[in-house]
Amino acid sequence: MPKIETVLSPALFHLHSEGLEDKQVVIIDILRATTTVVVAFENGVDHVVASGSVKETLTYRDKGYLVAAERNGITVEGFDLGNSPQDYTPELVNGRNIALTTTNGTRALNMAEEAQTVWVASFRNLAATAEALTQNGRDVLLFCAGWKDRFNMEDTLFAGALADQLLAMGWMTDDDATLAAIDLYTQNSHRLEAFLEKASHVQRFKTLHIESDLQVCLKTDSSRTVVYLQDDKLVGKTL
Ligand code: 3SL
Repeated sequence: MPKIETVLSPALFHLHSEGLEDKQVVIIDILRATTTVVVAFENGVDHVVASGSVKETLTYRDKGYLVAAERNGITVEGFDLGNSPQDYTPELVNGRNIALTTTNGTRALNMAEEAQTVWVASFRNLAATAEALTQNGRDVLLFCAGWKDRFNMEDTLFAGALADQLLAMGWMTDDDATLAAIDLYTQNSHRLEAFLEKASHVQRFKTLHIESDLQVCLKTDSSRTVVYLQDDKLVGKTL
């Protein structure tokens, strides 16, 4: 049976890098990068390039891409989009390519690129991602992007939700981080939004007046599309 491990912060990722080429990695940045990418695929984007820097992302405009950049929760000036899933409408993104850079999510993605498969997940494609991981069958690392190398509650909560589904599908874990994430999720699954009220990034949302993104990010199983890295591009596949 394949095994589940959870990386609670990018600062801990190096502890799990051995044998990465034989593992699946799920990138988790619930507020908001991985949710935004999943919404872009729900709304018909062709592919997404996750870029490390603002400067590099901008170069994609000349190649016909929509360019998107967020730093510290704010859209970087001069870009078509920031990181609000609500801005990635079908009218704007259907059939387009997007180059995206964010504070934590795209960084985590680039750190994991050597893995056998890199998936991008959110509550919106939770069940579909669990199925895709099971079809693949290799051990998995649930990689929480956190906030500037710090632990965060929302990514851990989602790691717990995904691990909980995987265990029900016959997966195994003996990893304390995964077991703790599952407990966090199962104790709060009936009140995700209320539980996250005290989370630091939700407080940041309030300061930035972007609270309405929270419900979009906590919507569960609205999408059957799984998102994964193929030749340096994120692509989608509907199960
Ligand atoms: O750090 C990130 O990748 C972002 O998701 C942060 S924010 O939600 O856009 O502020």
